[in-house]
Amino acid sequence: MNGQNYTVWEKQQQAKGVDVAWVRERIKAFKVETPSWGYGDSGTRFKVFKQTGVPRNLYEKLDDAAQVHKFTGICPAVAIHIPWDKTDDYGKIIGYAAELGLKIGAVNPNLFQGEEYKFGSLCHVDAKVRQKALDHVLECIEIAKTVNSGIISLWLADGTNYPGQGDFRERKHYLEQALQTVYASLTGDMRLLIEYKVFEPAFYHTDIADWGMSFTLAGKLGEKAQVLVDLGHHSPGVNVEHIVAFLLDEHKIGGFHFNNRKYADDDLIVGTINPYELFLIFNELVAGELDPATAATAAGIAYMIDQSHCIEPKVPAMIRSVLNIQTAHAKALLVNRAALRQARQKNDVLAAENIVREAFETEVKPLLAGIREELGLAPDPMTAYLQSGYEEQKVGRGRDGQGWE
Ligand code: AOS
Ligand code: ZN
Ligand code: ZN
Ligand code: ZN
Repeated sequence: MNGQNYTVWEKQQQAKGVDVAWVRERIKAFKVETPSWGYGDSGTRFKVFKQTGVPRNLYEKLDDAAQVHKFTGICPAVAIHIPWDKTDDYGKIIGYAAELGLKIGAVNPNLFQGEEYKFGSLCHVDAKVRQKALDHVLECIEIAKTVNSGIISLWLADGTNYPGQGDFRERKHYLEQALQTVYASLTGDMRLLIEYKVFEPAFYHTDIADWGMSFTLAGKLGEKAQVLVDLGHHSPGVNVEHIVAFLLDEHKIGGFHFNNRKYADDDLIVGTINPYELFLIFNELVAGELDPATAATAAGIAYMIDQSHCIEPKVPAMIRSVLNIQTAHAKALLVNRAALRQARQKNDVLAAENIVREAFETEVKPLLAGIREELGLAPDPMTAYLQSGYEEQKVGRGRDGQGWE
């Protein structure tokens, strides 16, 4: 769409009651964090397909993350995973990240790969294992302080496979006890985000199985503990946008792990399978931002991607993910909230549904392209990245081996 067509588009939006200047400002302010583990090799439990040119260490992962930021302009932070990204010099990491225009985002403890975690970590029946898991989370909090990160994203693989295997309530008590210690170690405005997941790797029960459990645990801890919503962690059919609105209203939503799934958690590219759901989630978030009662909580939400691309080239897959999120957000900003309110008050079901869907159906590519150009970016980040030659160059940067583990 050329400039003239954009002017027509803008006029149409204004005629619909959309404040385009405000929309542009909100789009410019929106940021999303990418995960270090999304740049490295990953696979399914059946096979890790190694890709050539994948980063071998955190520095190289930051190099790749910097490309995503360079072309999209909205990904200045990178989440890290300990021990995968463990290093003996975090000062050097912060410095290197800063040179690339990046900072370190959420710190993710790993409570699922140790041999001793076969039967659980913070919920394990053996106090020694629980202590080891707790020490690891505390270590991650110290690392977060060192890298100036304000967020610990806690996901437990804890659960059981068979009835009778574990004592649900006893495990819950162990968890609550450990979380008290974790919470007491947070300083300043650090936050603990508690993730839930309906199943996997355990299949009979998961110790933190749904948002209600995360919410309860976070509520007992206090204000610095909030819920982390991973889009892949619900049963099919669950109304995620409703959960988001509910948590927002309770000031208990702290962050997102964006991804997509068809059946279970499989960390596919966000917005590929159900873009309307992603849009509806943003619709609730934008409504929450506009409501003075929830604006502060909405402003504090950490938007993070949690994806592991097994069959796609990693940097382009991440760029696609970021663009899908940005698109959903932009469309949600176009919902005419005054008209929607009126329709709701009249119980005009069809009008209300139409107002929301029409925003989703609105083409936002020219709007986003124009904003990017204003910010000195290429209007089409994916094409620009693919033409930049980085995909080919990174193999030549010594990254000719097959993956890292
Ligand atoms: C696992 O299913 C969760 O989504 C975790 O948030 C995340 O994938 C993990 O911590 C990264 O390894
Ligand atoms: Zn996650
Ligand atoms: Zn997951
Ligand atoms: Zn994940």
